[in-house]
Amino acid sequence: MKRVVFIFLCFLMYADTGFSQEALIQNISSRNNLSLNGRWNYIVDPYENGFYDYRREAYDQSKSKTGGYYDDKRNVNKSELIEYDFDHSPTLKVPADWNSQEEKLSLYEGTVWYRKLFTAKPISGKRYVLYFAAANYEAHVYLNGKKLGMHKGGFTPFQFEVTNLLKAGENSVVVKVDNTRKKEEIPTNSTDWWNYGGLTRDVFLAELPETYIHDYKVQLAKGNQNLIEGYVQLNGAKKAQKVTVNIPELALKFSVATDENGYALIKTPVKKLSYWSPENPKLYEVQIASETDAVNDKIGFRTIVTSGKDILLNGKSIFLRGISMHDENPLISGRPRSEGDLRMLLTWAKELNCNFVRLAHYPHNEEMMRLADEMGLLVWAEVPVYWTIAWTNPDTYKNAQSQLGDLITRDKNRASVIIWSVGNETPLSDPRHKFMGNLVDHARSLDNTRLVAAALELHRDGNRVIVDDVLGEKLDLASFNEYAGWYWGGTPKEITKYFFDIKYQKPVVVTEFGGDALAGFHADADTRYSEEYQESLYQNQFKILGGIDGLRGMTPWILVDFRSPRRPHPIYQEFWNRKGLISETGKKKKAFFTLKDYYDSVSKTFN
Ligand code: GCB
Repeated sequence: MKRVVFIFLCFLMYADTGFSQEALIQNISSRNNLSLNGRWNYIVDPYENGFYDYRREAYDQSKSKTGGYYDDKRNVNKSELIEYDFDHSPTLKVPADWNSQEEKLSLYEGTVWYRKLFTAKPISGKRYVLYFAAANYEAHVYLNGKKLGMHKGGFTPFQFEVTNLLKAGENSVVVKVDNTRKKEEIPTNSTDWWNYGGLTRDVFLAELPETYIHDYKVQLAKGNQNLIEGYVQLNGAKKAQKVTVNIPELALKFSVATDENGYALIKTPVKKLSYWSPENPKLYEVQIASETDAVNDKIGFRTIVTSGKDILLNGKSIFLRGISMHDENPLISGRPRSEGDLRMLLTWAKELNCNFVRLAHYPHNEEMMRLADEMGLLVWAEVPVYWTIAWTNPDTYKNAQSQLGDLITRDKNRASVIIWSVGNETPLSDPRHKFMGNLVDHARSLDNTRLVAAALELHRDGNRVIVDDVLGEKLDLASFNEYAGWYWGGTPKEITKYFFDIKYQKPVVVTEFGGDALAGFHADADTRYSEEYQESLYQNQFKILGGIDGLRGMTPWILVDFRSPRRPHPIYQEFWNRKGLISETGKKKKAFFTLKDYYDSVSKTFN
C-alpha cells in the first residue's frame, strides 16, 4: 500500500514540477525490445530556433502554432518554407555523447535535436513504452509530432507510454537535448567533470502485456540472512492476480496475491543461501510470473549493516578496498558507449585488488551495476548533489529527490550496491543541512536495506584534521574527502604530522585523496605532476590514514585521468584532471602499484 501511495505521489510530483515522466519499470532492458540505438540525424540549435518562435514563445505550448523541429516535416509542396531537414542532416551515434563524436561539438553546451525513424508493428492488446537510459541534461521528447514529455537529469532513465501514439509502419521520434549548465539544476553549473551532452545511454521501445509487472524488489531483509523481503507491483487493468516467485536453484517457489492496487508484499524464509560477496559473486536466477506477464532477473543475496565502527557484509567485518571513478572511457575521451567500455573500467579496479568502487558523482549506467554484481565489486552509488547547490530552491530539491528516487528504484535489486550517497563536498549551512537531511530520510524511506552516506568536507586546527559536519549524525558512515599533500598541507613528505579527529563513532571510509601526475613525467617526490610526487603522496597518506581508529575503507581519487574544463595547464593537464592512477591512454602510473601493494596487504589482515 505504502508503495502504491508513493508511485501516486511521484506522478503528482512530476506533474507539479514539469517532470512529466512516469514511474520507472524494473529491469525493462530484459523485455521484448526494439533497439533504437544506432545513427540518429541531428541538428545543432544554439538559438533554440526549433523550439521557440521569433517572439520566444515555445511552439509546443500553443496548439495553433507549427514550426517546431519535432514536426519532422518534409518538403512535399515546392513553395512551402521549411528551414530544417532531418533527412539530409548529419548523424550522431547513440548511445554516446556528442562532444566526443564531432570536433565542432567538443565544447558545445546548448540544444541539439535528435531524430530517428523506425518501423513498428504494434500488436493490439500490447502496450508500448519508449525508454531512454539517460540524456544529458534536459530532454523534450516527441513521437510523430506529439509531445510525450520532458525530463531533467543527465544520468537517470526515463520513459513514456506510447501505446496510443505508435503507428504501424514508420514512426518519427525527435528529442531536443539541452546540456546548458544552470545554477539551480542538479548538478549545478560548477563541477569538475566534462559536461558531455546527448543521448548518452541506450534507447529502445519496450513491448509489454496489457497488465504487466511494473516493479519488484527481491532482497534479503535488513540484517537478516534468512528472510527474503520485497514486493511486486503490477500495472494495468487486471490488478488482482496471483504472482509466483521462483528461484529454481534454491528450490524455492511461492505465490502471493496482489491487491486492488496491483501490489503484493513478498516475505519468505530462505535456507542454504550462497551469499553474494566480492569473493563469491553468486547470482540466482529469479523468475517472477503473474497471470499476464513474466520477467526474469539475476539477483544476489547479501546483508550489509554497520555495528559500531564495523561494516558487516553477511555478518562479517569488511574493509572496503575501493577506488573512485567517473562514467567515462578515457580512450575515446567520452562517455562509455558499450558494455566493453564499462568492463574495462571494472577490470582495472580488479587489477588494483579492489573489492569496492565509488561510482562518482552521479548515477552510472544500470549495466555497470549489473557488471559489478557479476564481477564481485561492491558499489557506492551517488547523486550529483555536488558543491554549491541552490539549497533554498524547492524545485531544486524536488529534482534532487527525484534523481535519488530513480537511482534507488533502478538499482535496488543489485547486491553489489551497498551505499546510497546523497552528495559530495557540499558547503555547510542550515538550508544545506535541511536539504541533504531530507535526502537521507528519503533514501531510507525507499530502501532500508542499504547504508546511506555522503562525501563530507573537513576543517583543520593546526595539525588536527577535524570531521564534525552535523550531517554526519544522520549518516551510516563517517566519510570525507581529504587532500593533504595536494590542496593543502605541503609536499607529500610533510603531511605525516596530521592526525584525525572524527566526531562520529562510525566506520570511516575516506572517499577521496590524491594528486595529479602526468604519466611518464619523472622527477623527485617534491615536484608537482611527477609520478614520484603522486607515489609519495599515496605512501604518506597510508601512514596518516592508518592512524584512524575505525578506518574501514577508502576510495582514492581516482582510477583514470578524466576530462575537466577546470584543468587548462598546457604542459601537465590539457583539460585532463591527472589524479588518475592510470593515464588517458591506459598507462599505469607508479601510484597504481603503491595502492595495489597496500590493498594486497590489507586483504591479508581483513580476510
Ligand atoms: C574533489 C571533488 C572531485 C574533484 C577532485 C579534484 O574534492 O570531489 O570531483 O575532481 O576533488 O581533483 O579536485
